[in-house]
Amino acid sequence: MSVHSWTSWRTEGSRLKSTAIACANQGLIKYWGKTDEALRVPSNGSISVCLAALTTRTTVEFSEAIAHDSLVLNQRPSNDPRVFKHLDRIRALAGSKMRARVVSENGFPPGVGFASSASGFAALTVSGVAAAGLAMPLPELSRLARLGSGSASRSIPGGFAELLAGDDLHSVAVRLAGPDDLDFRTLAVGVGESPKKVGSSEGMRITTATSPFFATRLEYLVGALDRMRAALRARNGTEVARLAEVDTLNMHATMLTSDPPLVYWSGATLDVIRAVLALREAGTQAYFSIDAGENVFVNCRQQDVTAVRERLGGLASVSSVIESAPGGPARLVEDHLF
Ligand code: 2P0
Repeated sequence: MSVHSWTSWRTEGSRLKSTAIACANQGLIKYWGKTDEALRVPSNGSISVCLAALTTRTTVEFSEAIAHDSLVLNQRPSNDPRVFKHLDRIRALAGSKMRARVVSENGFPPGVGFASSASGFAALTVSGVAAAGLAMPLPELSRLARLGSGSASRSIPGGFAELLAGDDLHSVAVRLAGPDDLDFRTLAVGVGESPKKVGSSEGMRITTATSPFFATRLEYLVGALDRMRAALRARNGTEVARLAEVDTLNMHATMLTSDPPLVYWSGATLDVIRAVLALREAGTQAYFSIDAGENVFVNCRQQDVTAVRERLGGLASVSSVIESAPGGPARLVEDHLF
């Protein structure tokens, strides 16, 4: 699949407009650390699952009539420099100087605490590349998304995907399994909506520079990635969920032992962890997974979703529970033609 085969069209004169939708994703073997910050080259390979229920829809319009780049994010003007820098990358590839209008909407309720740079930069990459009329094979598209935000590269192929470690050119995301290949459901459990105090890029910098456990994590990851790939090949959703929980605690151990410490969990996070452990003691195979924040993903089989949801919904500290199936690749919106 390449953008070449997708629809990109001129509306009038030299104006080009395109819309794309991309899913957020949950790290299963987590990305935390870079070998090259400017190019966002990750220190380790990472594996994720796209979340069909958490999407971003982005429209990019290039026009000679537009004087300045602009961004409207969830109906509010925004000046996020990372977005404008990403437009510069796309313009450089297209040899274009046209400014752009970007409109981006998250397809999930505001304030649930799962706003994601992964879905945002994946949708921006696909819509921007198409609007610029560029032909780009999937690995290049995923590399470009990675330059915007590392985790965004994994939202390009969708399903269960691995962002390979390596140098700039080889660190691209590849699909390991399709969204329907495993019995796997995620409950995105919201416990807070306050923005995290230390963003991922800064947090990674602190951990790689200071945690005595970081080198140990890199050694452990060789086997952890192998085990996760094997579980995906075996289509064993419960083992995938279990391994994601193991990796969650491993990654958070490096965060907690950073200097200054990175404590992303709140008391409510621990409430959810304890509820998941209690579910398991009672025989329900549910596993937690936490990225860089206080909210929690709980992964389980489809047949256990109701029991897990009931248990978590009963916690006073839980403000929202969104159920998600694995999601597909970032895609252009075909009905955008006008
Ligand atoms: C992951 N995270 O694998 C891990 C788990 C956070 C913890 O991918 O600096 O926001 O923009 O490349 O893309 C966070 O990654 O970081 C992330 P940048 P990004 O899902």
